[in-house]
Amino acid sequence: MRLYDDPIAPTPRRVRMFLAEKGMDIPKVPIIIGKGEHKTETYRKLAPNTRVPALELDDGTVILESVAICRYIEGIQPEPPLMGTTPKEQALIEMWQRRIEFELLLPMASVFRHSHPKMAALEHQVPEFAAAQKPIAEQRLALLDEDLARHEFIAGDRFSIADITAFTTVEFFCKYGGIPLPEGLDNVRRWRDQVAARPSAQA
Ligand SMILES: N[C@@H](CCC(=O)N[C@@H](CS)C(=O)NCC(=O)O)C(=O)O
Repeated sequence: MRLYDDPIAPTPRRVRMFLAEKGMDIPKVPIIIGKGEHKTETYRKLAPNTRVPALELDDGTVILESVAICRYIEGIQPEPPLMGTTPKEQALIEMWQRRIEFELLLPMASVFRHSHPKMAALEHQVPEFAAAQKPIAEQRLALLDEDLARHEFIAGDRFSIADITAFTTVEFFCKYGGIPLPEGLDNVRRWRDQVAARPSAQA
């Protein structure tokens, strides 16, 4: 099994953190987006979406999409559970995971993709779209602060894949995406520092 991985991009980091939480270390094949390595014919054959990450199993099966990769890892290494164990817990974690992806990651990534000079080669940039998405991203960060006033982690009192998705999103796009974490938001800061202190955050 091996992971096709870019060391800087936020989505492959989600899988690396997930693996680290599981205590797993698997071979990695670097695919450097900045060098266009995800657009080569060889990689396109493996991952027709030309995105990272991709997980290649020993039988040649390729799993794309970070959450599908994490689902596979959760299946082969259930401990510690990061996607819930009871039907209720699984549903709530999936709800938060999807809400974070659609409500937070998407607007933040849109600002980055449509405004950052480094993304000009990969995206037909529409600066007006970036400008329109920025307040949406900021509003969602404020809502995240309210969510995190009610529970320690994103999906409740247990660390889950939803924290990994939210953390890698906030870390990358607040630092490099043109959306600095707004003043206040003490609950987001508390949670971010708490997740950053986990050994898996080094992955
Ligand atoms: N929904 C996909 C998103 C994968 C994705 O967009 N990865 C980015 C890096 S964070 C990428 O490969 N970008 C290359 C490009 O935009 O051409 C997943 O969760 O795996």
